[in-house]
Amino acid sequence: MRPDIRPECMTDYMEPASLRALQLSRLQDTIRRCYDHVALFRRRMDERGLAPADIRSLDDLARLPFTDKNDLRDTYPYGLFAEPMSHVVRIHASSGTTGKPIVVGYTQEDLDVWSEVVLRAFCAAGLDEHDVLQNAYGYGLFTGGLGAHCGGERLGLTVIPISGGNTERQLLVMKDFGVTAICCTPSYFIHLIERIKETGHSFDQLKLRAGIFGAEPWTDAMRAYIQRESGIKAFDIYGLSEIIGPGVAIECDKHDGLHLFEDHFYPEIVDPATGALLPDGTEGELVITTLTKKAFPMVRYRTHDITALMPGRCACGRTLRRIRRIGSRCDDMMILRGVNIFPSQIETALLSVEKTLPHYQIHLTRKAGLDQMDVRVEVTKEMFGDRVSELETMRRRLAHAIEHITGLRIPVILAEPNTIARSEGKARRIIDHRDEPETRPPQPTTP
Ligand code: DLL
Repeated sequence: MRPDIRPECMTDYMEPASLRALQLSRLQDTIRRCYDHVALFRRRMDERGLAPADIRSLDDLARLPFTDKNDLRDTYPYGLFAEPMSHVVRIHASSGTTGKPIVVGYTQEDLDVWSEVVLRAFCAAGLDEHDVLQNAYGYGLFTGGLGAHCGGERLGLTVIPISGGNTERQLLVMKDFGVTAICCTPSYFIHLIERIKETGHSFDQLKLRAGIFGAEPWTDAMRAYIQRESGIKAFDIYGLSEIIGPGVAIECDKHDGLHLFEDHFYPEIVDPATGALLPDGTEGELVITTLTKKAFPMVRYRTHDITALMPGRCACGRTLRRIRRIGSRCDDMMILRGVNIFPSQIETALLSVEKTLPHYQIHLTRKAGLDQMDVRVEVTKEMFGDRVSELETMRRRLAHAIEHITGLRIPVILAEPNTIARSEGKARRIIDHRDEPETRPPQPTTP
């Protein structure tokens, strides 16, 4: 046993064979409980002629039916709970894309597991009891705030439950309370960086050294921007309400993929179109089965998030498998002139050109039955002070960078600083006008 590893984190280093055995027994237990307590699951198993006893190996998981967001909607609000409400001590919900929210529940045991995985995530990011954590994820029905809060307290961090928004107060707290680490969405942190500079402050005056960013996709280019502008180390944390909240996976200090807490969440990668299992290293949709959740177990949940299971072991020594950073969701894919485009490609292209700011939006419209796209991006104040010809050169360089990555010529509109809406939580990158009758979005002021 390594004395430098906290007892809660020992599983991160477990021998793979022992981990697989643990996963199997937990999987069998989960399937049994779902079969006994969740009507929809039992019906689907029966339809396939499957009984819990048929799950004899981890490979047998692939015989089980998937669960997806529609199942959660159809059984709204509590139809997939596997425990009586008297055992459920907390509810969270995520807004979902349409209509009713996705509702998730936790027993006390579930909350303990959640705190444990967040604790392990924060440890992997190098935090310890000497850290002061500004928790700027939203508190409330969103899982970010309370998830990070409870895990942080469990690790012994000094947690400041500031929640999202109120940027001026965030800056005051960051400076006066000796904050060393922050949790928020990467897009909100970029807004904080901007405000710190605008108010004449600098990161040298702060103790901040680490950021745990997630809840939305962000690229390596965005990480490079954050680290360069703020001097802190930026870690990617992943999670989703349906599985537990934040703390499903996190980067360690090698920043080479996210370690997934496999003793609680079993990952598979499938072809998003056919559902067929894909081998390690191949990109596809992440499917997760919870192994220990009591109130709201999920079997083969289709996350819609695109990633790959990374082969090989991480240099940090953890044996937990890693997923590649989530670049996008299947449902974020845009098809333009027959080419698949993801917002992450646009982000990478934009940030590869100097003097752009990481504030951008992708507008989708429809003209004569054909989908059109344009990209708006803010450029620096200095840039707007420059001659029109230089702005035109800049616009061309950006369009060229996008063409280089996507293969498509997409119109780029340069916007002045602070003209694209800032978000306190998840950024809205795609603005879809295609349902509006033959529209062009309003044009921002450009030279
Ligand atoms: O966003 C949980 C969370 C809170 C994760 C705080 C990390 C930090 P939901 O609101 O249910 O839960 O949204 C889940 O957000 O399926 C992904 O599409 C996306 N997402 C979350 N983390 C990342 C990330 C929380 N690190 C959905 N990279 C997921 C890319 C992410 N996408």
